[in-house]
Amino acid sequence: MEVKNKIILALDVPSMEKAVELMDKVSPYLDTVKIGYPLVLAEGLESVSRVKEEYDCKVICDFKVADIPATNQKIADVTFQAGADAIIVHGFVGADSATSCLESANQHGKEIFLLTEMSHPGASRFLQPVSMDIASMGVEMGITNYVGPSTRLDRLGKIRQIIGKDSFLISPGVGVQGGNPKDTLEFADALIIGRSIYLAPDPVEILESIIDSIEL
Ligand code: O7M
Repeated sequence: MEVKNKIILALDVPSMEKAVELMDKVSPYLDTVKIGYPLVLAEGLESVSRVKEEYDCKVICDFKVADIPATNQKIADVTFQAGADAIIVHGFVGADSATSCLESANQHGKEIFLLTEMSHPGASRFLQPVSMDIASMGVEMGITNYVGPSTRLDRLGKIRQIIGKDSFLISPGVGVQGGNPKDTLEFADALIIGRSIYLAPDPVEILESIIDSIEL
């Protein structure tokens, strides 16, 4: 996946009205948006197609899918039918569960991202002990898109080693969670950024400054 300016906007706003207000300002700088539960639970899956149509961008649906294979497949199917270009899937539930999402993606000509380790402090207890194994499982399954944390660059570097240089790795956790954009891009192909942009008094100004900082 190509990502303009290496930034994926996490559109975690509570309404379409807020989404439109923000996208009207920042869309010239972006071509990829991540939409998750905050917007979809508030406004429905149509928010995915509306954002795609109105802003001509790719949408990655962050549903962190983590169920049995049969249910995962239904979730992935309905997400792709709504127009999503990709869906984010948890790895810890196992290869069969992730495979059902991958099969759905292949049928629809879409993509999945496998979530390895998460960026928040609590991930260290349950997810960290298995996250490298999750990345290895993804490689065995032929998955080429991954999510890993910008808040632990040593771990992000290990994930990159496991998935190889040709896999596509996107990384949340810069800004409010403490990660540094430029340092993260030593290992990741693109950053997922939410609050630093949508809570800023001037989202365009902050976006321009992040883009400048990663181009230096
Ligand atoms: O920049 P923020 O911290 O406001 O937002 C980060 C976004 O990335 C937000 O949508 C989180 O739900 C998401 N995210 C993480 O912050 N940490 C993770 O480990 C994983 C994700 C994510 O996108 O998972 C796919």
